[in-house]
Amino acid sequence: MVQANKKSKEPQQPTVFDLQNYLKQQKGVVEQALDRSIAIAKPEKIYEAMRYSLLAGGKRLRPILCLATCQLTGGTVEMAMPTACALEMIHTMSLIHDDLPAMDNDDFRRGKPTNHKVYGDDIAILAGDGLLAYAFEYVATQTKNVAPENILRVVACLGRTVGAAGLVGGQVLDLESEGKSDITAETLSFIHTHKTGALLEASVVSGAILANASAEDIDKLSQYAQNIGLAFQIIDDILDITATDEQLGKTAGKDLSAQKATYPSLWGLEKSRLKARELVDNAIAQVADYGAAAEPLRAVAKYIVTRDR
Ligand code: GRG
Repeated sequence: MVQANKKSKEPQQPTVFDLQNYLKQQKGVVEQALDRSIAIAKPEKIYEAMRYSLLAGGKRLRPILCLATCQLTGGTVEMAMPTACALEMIHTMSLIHDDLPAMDNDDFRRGKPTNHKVYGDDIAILAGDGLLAYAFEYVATQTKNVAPENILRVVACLGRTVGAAGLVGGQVLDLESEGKSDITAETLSFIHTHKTGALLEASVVSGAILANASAEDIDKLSQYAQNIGLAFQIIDDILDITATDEQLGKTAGKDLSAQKATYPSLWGLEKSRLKARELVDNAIAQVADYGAAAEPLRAVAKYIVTRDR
């Protein structure tokens, strides 16, 4: 009788997805690509200001999501990297403008003085504009091995996401709502689906478009993204109350001092946490059909509600 291999009799342990390691590794890959994406040219000051904020750290969640959905739907990291960098350029420019005295007036971001504190308001506005324009140029000129019509779809998706139908619209309503005590759940949801959710959704969807994913896949991934987008903002509101300046890399407690309506102000901390967990469960349910291949997306969704920064 053949002696059975002792090893094969051992029960198979399900592989546990190592989220911390995955995030660290993907962040490293993205940061190398970002560093290569913008070289210093003349006039040096504007390139330095753009690089200052772009390379200041951050979680790099938007590029990580874009790379993950591109791979999930059959594409490669190389196909998605220019768009992943563009998403981070757009996100960074929105932070630079959001921090300006005319908007949220913040002195710290990502643990460093804000762009306008270092370079002045004028250069900070232009650094944001420079990053925004370059994001589109970068997708258009650097995307390789993707059908031109899919590159065009990504450019259109990004344009809609940053404009009045997305970030800009959300920011306007946010500014108009400051100091008002009668903000409804509908208004709050409008602000956040536009200001925060739209770019997270574009990150998830653009990765799938680049991989030429089916309409059905794109629809499921959009649903996933909408759920994590809202959960992300709820946790952001909670952290503004519960976390320290050091944890956040910016001034905590700003929502209260600026009299902003937030989910905790509307529902309280406990209900807000519960709602964020429900949204993450919904997001995870949307990617159930992909099996183990969607483990990065499931893990990122869980991270969104457990993060402390
Ligand atoms: C887009 C043309 C254009 C203008 C900008 C200022 C503005 C209009 C919109 C504000 C957008 C904004 C700042 C939304 C907040 C999103 C948010 C929750 C940011 C924090 O994201 P994290 O936690 O940050 O991912 P890190 O630093 O980790 O990247």
